[in-house]
Amino acid sequence: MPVPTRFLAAVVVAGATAASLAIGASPAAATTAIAVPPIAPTPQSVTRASADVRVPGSAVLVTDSATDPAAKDLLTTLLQQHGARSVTTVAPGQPTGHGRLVVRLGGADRPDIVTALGSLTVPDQAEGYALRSPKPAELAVGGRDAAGQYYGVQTLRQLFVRSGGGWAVSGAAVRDWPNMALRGSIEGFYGPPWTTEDRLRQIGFLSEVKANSYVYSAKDDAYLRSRWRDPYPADQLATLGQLVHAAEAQHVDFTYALSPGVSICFSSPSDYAALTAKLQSVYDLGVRSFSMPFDDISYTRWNCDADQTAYGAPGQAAAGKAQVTLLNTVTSQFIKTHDGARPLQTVPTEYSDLADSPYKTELREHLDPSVVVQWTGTAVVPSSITVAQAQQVSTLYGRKVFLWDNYPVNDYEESAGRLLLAPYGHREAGLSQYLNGIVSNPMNQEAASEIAEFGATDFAWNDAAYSPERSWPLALSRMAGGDPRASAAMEVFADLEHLAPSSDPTPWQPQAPALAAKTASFWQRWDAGDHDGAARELRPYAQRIKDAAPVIRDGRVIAAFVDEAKPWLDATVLWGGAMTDQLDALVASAHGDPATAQRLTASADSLTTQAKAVKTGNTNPWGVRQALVGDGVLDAFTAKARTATVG
Ligand code: 14T
Repeated sequence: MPVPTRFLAAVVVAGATAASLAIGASPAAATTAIAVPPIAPTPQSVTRASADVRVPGSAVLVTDSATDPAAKDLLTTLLQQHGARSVTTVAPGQPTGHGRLVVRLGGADRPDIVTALGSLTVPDQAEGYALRSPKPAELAVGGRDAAGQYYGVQTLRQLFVRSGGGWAVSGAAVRDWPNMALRGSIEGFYGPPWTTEDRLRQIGFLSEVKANSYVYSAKDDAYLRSRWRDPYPADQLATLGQLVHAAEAQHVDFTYALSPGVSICFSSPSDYAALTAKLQSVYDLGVRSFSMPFDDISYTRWNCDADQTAYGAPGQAAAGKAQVTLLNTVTSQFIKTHDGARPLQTVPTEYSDLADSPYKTELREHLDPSVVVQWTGTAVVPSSITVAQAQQVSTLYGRKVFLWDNYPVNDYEESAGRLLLAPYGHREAGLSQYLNGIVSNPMNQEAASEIAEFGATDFAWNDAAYSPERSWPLALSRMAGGDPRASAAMEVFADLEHLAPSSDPTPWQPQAPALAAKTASFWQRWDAGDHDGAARELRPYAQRIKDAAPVIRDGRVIAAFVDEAKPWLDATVLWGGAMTDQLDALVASAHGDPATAQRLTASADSLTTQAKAVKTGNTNPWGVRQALVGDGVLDAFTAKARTATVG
């Protein structure tokens, strides 16, 4: 069976294509010729280096005190899930026994790992790792740091292949590291914040895609903005602690973002005390990463008279001075005095443009160089982000910037009624030269957001190799639990939820491009008189639309996605029915059967009315709206087909 080309895209097979080597080769040679399974995010380097390594009933891990506990736990679970009933641990140099799979896991400098990896050295970059099979029945994973070890195991997770009745690990050699230091998501939208369950699922997802940042900045969480001074009640503090620990256990930094800008008096010692007390309360839970955003506030008025005395008349430069003073003080008095605390992050009030200003000048000239500055692109929801723009903004702020990417967020009016399931795209390769990271601002729907985030984290890891055409099907397949039938249904459904609005008048992702291409080709053939040929081509796809929701609901797709997408899935069944009926009506009419044409048109009309009546839940700031499905494409097709049917 040919290997789908997208699976081969990132794989280097020495000297020949996988297909040509596999044909007529001996079984052993064939094993080494078969492409490595797809790995996401795309590694910096993957080669097929050895035969697959069979997983027997027993495995032994070679670890020492520098082995990352999270990496070791994940590795143990994976081996158990793939047939190793017994997984034991020994120290380097101890006997490993016979007939067992030996897996060496640890730091880059451990002698047995250095020997096992040979010329495949562990990269010097932070979070880097190397992974290979040095000899039959043996694997080695070396990490530059603890996260690197964990990511090596996250790659190993994707290398299990069926082998006879059991499992094997593909004989890949991987050398890998991230291009951007910060990767993940920022819960930064307006509207109902995610639930604790959503956040735990999100953190788990981020760890799977080698992302290390979850920024907690929900706009409508009162304790983060309007009531920023108030200490957390005990139960809320306990819940936060649960999230912080889950994140820590999966190498995700839970970044706590406190936004005092709505009401702070910059020159008030008691406000400063309230601010640091709040930070201290979450530091005590284990938070080590902090942000102090000043987005979406008015910066041309003061909240107290004392600021007028301290910083002068309100205005851009004065606002810049006040914010810089606070950020620098928090950096020197809090961040630098707290063990393990990472550099402070901020969102400047001017976060979505490239114009120099008195405000940006203050930040560029006086903000502590360690402070990480966010930017959304040249608009709040830009239609693209280029290297030239990122270079310009990094000059304006005097440092690399951290992209707050407003995709797939759906809290604004233009996104009303929509799920945004299109691939992440229109971000130029090379951005890693000027960005130190990307966090994606997601939808109010957590699981559905993972499709776009999968692409964003893939891009942040390896922008040079990023391809939406490779990444998107992998994201959909992951959502579908790897099941091919459910993945195909997800591709049909996601095409109908493809429109991504932008701050420009035209969307940056078009609606339903796959369906639009098919209906365009249909009308071309139909208008040329090839009615049967046109219908034969389109009818199966219309049926796939009608059947997509039942397939998505039959147990393979992540349950939270099915739950969140309910209104859109309900509407898809109805739109699919309207499309198939109207298409059949058109064909009946062309075949001189007006009675059937009339009956089917009536059915399509009724289904269309029902489809338009399907409403979203009240989960977004725009409230209850029509759940939009393929709008402008699917409805346009049925309307045109109806006119052609009834004349
Ligand atoms: F801080 C920012 F980087 C940012 O993007 N802020 C908000 C964000 O919370 C929101 O989710 C996003 C998408 O709606 O846009 C920003 O909020 C705005 C920006 C506007 F220009 C809300 C209304 C606006 F008119």
